[in-house]
Amino acid sequence: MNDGQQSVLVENEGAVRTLRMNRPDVLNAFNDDLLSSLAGEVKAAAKDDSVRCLVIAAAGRAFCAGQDLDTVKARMSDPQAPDLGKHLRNLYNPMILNLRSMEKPVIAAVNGVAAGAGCSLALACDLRIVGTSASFIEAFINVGLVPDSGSTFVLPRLVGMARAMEMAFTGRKVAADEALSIGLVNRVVADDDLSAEAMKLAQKLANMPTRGIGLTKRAFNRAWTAELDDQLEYEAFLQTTAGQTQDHIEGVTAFLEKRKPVFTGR
Ligand code: LHQ
Repeated sequence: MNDGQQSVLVENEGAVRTLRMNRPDVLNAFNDDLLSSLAGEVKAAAKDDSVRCLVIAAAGRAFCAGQDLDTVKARMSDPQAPDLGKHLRNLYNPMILNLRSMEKPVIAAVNGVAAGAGCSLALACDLRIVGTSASFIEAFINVGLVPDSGSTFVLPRLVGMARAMEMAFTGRKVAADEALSIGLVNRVVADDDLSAEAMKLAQKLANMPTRGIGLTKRAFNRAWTAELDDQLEYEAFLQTTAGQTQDHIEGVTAFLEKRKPVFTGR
């Protein structure tokens, strides 16, 4: 448990749901409670049609310091504890897959440090809007581990293999301005403006044709491992679906009637 505090705070504003990690004293390091709560809330948000955009955020001065190393130390002396691979398969991997596969936009609002699996969590989101205090550390190597929770998959696709390897081999801190310049994040804003700017973006997305955004996400996900001819066919397949949505009809009609469209995500 988390000293009686909820480890994840769930906030709803219109069709935007924010999941705020809440173990600020340890920079939101993942113990089992935080991790299983967050994974559960991610799954619930994926299934909930009233949620049209998800924001992952954090309480306190940091985003997330990765796996709680106190619990790792405790596991070392417990022969019954699952090994690290099992721990990943049980809790981290399903959460990462849900973030990547949910057909709605997911924004990471990153303040302060995102380290280890906390960095992977930010990378698994679709967009990253960050405060000037944000930094990213592939900290795994600093404790003799390999990047996990999707970092070896997503990081080189965002920043290129050479930069990804350098970050993973050295475990050095990449600050917000560098993260922006290498394509690791979408936008840097003043720390004080982070919540408001993330919400502004989230509300904008939540009021767009979110079914279309979901299908677009599916297409980009598949493109990471596809051949061009297959991908062209997949785009055609998805376009048939998008072409049958109410939002498609609304978008075309509103354009021709010279008015603002009202999208419903259907
Ligand atoms: C922490 C942590 C932490 C506990 C800060 N745990 N307390 C691994 C294994 C299993 C399966 C799944 O996958 C993984 C993946 C991983 O995530 S491995 C990587 C684990 N994370 C790290 O190695 C990062 C460790 N933390 C740090 O290097 C620093 O704390 C950073 C650079 C994140 C922040 O540095 P500072 O801003 O100087 O803060 P601090 O070090 O003073 O931390 C503040 C407090 O938070 C402190 O507690 P205290 O009681 O002294 O105030 C830290 O002990 C605690 N904390 N990270 N991961």
